Amino acid sequence: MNMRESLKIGITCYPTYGGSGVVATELGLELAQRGHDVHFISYAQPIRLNRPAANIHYHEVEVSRYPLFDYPPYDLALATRMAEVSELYDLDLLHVHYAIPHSVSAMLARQMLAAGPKPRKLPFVTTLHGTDITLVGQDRSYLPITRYSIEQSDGVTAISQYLRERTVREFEVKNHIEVIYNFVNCDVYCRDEKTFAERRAEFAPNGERILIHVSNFRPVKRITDVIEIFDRVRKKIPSKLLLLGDGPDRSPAEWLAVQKGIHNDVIFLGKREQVFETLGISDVLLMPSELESFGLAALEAMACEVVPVATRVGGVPEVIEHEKSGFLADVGDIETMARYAIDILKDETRLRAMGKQCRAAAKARFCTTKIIPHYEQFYRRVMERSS
Ligand code: GMT
Repeated sequence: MNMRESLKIGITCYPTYGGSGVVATELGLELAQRGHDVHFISYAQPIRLNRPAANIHYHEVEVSRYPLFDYPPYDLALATRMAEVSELYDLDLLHVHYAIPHSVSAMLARQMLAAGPKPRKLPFVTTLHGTDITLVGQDRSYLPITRYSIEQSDGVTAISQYLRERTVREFEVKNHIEVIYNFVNCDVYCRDEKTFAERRAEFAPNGERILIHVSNFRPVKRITDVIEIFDRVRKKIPSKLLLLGDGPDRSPAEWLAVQKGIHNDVIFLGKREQVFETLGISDVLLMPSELESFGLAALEAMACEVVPVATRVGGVPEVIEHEKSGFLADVGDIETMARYAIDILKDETRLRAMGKQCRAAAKARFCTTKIIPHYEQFYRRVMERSS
C-alpha cells in the first residue's frame, strides 16, 4: 500500500439535498484543498460540488434500465463503477457515506478487485450518518446486511457519540467505531458585516427579525412545528421566516402558513447551494426535529452567529450547549421553543453576544482545520492495517 503524503480517495454519497451528502462533498472539497486526489462516485453530481479543481473528479454511475428490472440494480452498478474507478485511478481507499447501500457496494468492489486478474487491495471506510442506523437499518429486511457491511468495513466512523452508542447497542457490531464529528468551514460560514444590512433588507425591509429553517423537509424535521413556533414569535416580534430546502412536507407547511394567515412572512426559498449566504443574514435557526444524530444545520448556523433553537434529541446536545450556544427543548414543545426564540430576539445585546458565543463554540470544536486531519489520520491507520 502506498503511504505517500497525498492520497487518492473515492467518495460515495447520496448526491441529493441531505446532510450526509453535504458532509461527504465538503469533506472531499477540503481533502482536495489539502492536496489529495478526490473521486466522487455517484448517480448524480453532489449538490455542493461546485468548486472546479484539477484534483476533484466526478464519475457518474449509469444504471441500465431493462424491462425485466422493476428495480434497476443501482448497488451493483455502483459496485462495478467503484471497482473500475479504483483500478483506473489507482485509488488508495473508498470512503462511503450512509451505510445503505453504499457499504455493500464497496464491499463487493473490494472483493472484485481482490479476485481480479491483477489482485489489489481496496480498503473502505463507512461513515454512519443517522437514519441509515436509526430508521432504515432498523427495518428487519435491511438490518442483517447493514450489520454485515458495517462489520466488513475496514474502518467505521460515526458523526456523534450518540450514533456510535446506538449502533453498538442495536446492531451489536463488533468492530471499533471512531467518532469523527461533522465540521464547518468557518472562513466560508460567517457573517459578512459589509453586506449584512443591505442583504437583510431584501427579506426584512422594515427591520424585522429573521428566523430560518434548513432541511430536506422530511417528517423527521417536523416542519409544521417550525410554522407553529414562528406563528407564536411573529405575534410578539415583527419577523420573517426563511425556509431553505424542499421535500415531502413542504405542502403541509405552506398550507399551515396560509391557514394561519402568516404566509406573507414565510418565504420558501427552495433548494439553494450557497446556504451560508442566507444563514449569514439570519438571527435564529429553528430545528425542532424528532431526531438528529448531529444536526449539521445547527452547526452551520452557529458558525454564522445564528442562535439555534432545537430539540434535545440524539447528538444535538453534543453540538449545542443549552443557554450558551443555543437552546434545547423537548420534541413537540412548541411553546418552550417559541419562548426561547422570543426572549433572545427581543434583546439585541444578548442576541448578538450569544451569536458570538455560538461562533466561538463552532470554531473551537468543529472547524475544518480541527476535523479534517482526524479523517486523514484515520485513513492512514486503515490503510496501514489493510496493507
Ligand atoms: O440520516 C438522515 O436523516 C440522513 C442524513 C442526511 O443525509 O440528511 O442526515 C443525517 O446526517 C447528517 C449529516 O451527518 C446529520 O447532521 C443529521 O443529524 C442526520 N439526520 C438524522 O439523524 C435524522
